[in-house]
Amino acid sequence: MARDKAFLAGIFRKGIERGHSEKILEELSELTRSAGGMVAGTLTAHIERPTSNLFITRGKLEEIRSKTTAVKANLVIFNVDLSPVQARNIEAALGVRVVDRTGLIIDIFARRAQSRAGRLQVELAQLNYLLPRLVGRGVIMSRTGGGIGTRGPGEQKLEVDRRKIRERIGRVQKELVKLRSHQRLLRKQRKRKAFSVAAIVGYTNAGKSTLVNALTQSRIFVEDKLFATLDPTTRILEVPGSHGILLTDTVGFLVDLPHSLIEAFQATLDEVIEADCLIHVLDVSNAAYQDQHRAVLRVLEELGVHGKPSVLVLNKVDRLDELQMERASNAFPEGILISAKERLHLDRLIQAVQRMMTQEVNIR
Ligand SMILES: Nc1nc2c(ncn2[C@@H]2O[C@H](COP(=O)(O)OP(=O)(O)OP(=O)(O)O)[C@@H](O)[C@H]2O)c(=O)[nH]1
Ligand SMILES: [Mg+2]
Repeated sequence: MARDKAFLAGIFRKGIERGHSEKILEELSELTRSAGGMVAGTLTAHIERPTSNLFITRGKLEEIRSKTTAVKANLVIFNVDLSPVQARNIEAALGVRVVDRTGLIIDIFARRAQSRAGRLQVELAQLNYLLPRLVGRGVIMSRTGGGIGTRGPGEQKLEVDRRKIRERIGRVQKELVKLRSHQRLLRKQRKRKAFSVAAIVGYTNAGKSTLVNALTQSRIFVEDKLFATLDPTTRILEVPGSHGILLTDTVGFLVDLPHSLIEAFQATLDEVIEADCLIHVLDVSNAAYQDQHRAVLRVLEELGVHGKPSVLVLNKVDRLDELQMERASNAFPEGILISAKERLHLDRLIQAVQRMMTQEVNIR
């Protein structure tokens, strides 16, 4: 199948800072590439408030249509979430597939899911997303036959019959309940063996998997794309004088992570919720690292785990000069500067994790 050629429509409220909208559009490009698409063109528009039937004005829509045609894009990706009605109307006006932000993220997840739990969770998110959007969408979806926004978990074809979708949602939910209780059992067994568990959390692409690999001599898949990791993986970090600490690498977070996705991914997020403590990895070489730090704290809060003991890791310092390094450590004095890739200062991090664990055990 040919690679999707996407036109990106960045729609922002009037008055938003230019630097901010640029960062959001840059991240949308990253997401598009992570979904296997290429960016053929972009447009930025500012609106007072979205309209219920089109989100944007007819004039803007016409501008998107002519630019999309000019660059021969076969789909348009919006940085916002569209209601089913808006998406349908926009698609009819543009004549090409339309994907919104949540649809794009679900699509990346669908490409990444490998474990049984991962696939079921993606399927649940997809079915819930699809159900209200089916009316009138069949034509464009079947005509394109694949590509961003049409992929099922593991490249299965997406079901288009509403009754069957509802039945399937019920079955998937039941299976997930079973899987979660099985996983809970496994975690209890680990606890009985007196292992402490640290969940590695952080923004997507921060270097979480690279860090787990560096600390435990493992080979978890690492890639310079968003959401390289979807399924949780646990490895043992050997530390002198203890049974070792279990490190759980898991899915990364994103700014404005859609709530529906957080809901569908409960089985995965249980790993974070039930960990003894957190290792928060922040990519301080990314221009948006302060925003990313905030976004992660927000998700942790939503999960109800912001009070857990945690260590903040300022990663990718090999990319920084002296001044930038000083800035990062001034911004986060409690943070530990490391490079997971170059294995720089990992000993300091291990000491900090050990300290946190000892305190944690004393509290327990
Ligand atoms: N320069 C530099 N690059 C790094 C460092 N740590 C990770 N990277 C790179 O950053 C990219 C993302 O790394 P991953 O380990 O996959 O990041 P992640 O946080 O697991 O990402 P997701 O699973 O996608 O959420 C890869 O290209 C890594 O090689 C580092 O310390 N320095
Ligand atoms: Mg990863």
